[in-house]
Amino acid sequence: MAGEPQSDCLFCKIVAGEIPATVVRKTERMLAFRDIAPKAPVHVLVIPHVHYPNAAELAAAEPELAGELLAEAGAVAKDEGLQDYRLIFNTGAGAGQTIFHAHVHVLGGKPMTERMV
Ligand code: DGP
Repeated sequence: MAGEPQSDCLFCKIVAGEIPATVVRKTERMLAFRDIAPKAPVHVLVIPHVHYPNAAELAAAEPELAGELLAEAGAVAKDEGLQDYRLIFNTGAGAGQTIFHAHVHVLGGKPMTERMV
């Protein structure tokens, strides 16, 4: 069922505390932890506790929770002392998504001026 924990999902296991992570923020519905392979001095992943395969599906099913994900990303940036930062939602394997549990990357702490769009 949509939103239910998936036994084969790495991020569901992190939410459940079955796999360790360096957690920077935890709320009733969100978890933020450092990326295992950081691409910037600050590289934090923000995820909802509930499982959706990507952020678009989360937003379609639970728009309020998707808004909370964005607000939480902003809170992480503030906590990390970032004024300028980049939020990335890789969606689909062809776009580089490797973990199919909705998440947003919060990247900063270095000039992030290279552009794709
Ligand atoms: P994406 O490629 O957008 O699906 O991002 C998934 C990210 O998850 C990727 O940057 C690496 C990170 N990652 C993968 N496995 C682990 C893990 O076990 N722990 C943590 N903290 N991050 C992980």
